[in-house]
Amino acid sequence: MKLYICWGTFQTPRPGGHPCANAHDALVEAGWAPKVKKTYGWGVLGDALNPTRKPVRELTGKNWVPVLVTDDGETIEGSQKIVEWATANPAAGAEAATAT
Ligand SMILES: N[C@@H](CCC(=O)N[C@@H](CS)C(=O)NCC(=O)O)C(=O)O
Repeated sequence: MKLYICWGTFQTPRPGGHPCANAHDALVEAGWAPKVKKTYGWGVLGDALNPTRKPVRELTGKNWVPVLVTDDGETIEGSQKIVEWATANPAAGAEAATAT
């Protein structure tokens, strides 16, 4: 799976936490090891000045991260939805399901 984030998965003092860190932490806690794609940038600068967010725009039409692409090719936008997905889809459960 791939997780597109901004500059890193560090926490910040932002209320509710840093969305990219929250998404990454939830996936790791669920047993996943996502390939982290740093897209840097700052959406308010516009598309031309955010070339590294191009894959994100192609997936969602927006400059916002985090965005998760699961191993099934599903695109999930936003930290809250990624956290919900991680909770509902623990990696150990997925492995157990395919092993039987
Ligand atoms: N509600 C969103 C907020 C995500 C958010 O604030 N993302 C930041 C990066 S941490 C972002 O993409 N900002 C737009 C920008 O960088 O221009 C979520 O929780 O996923």
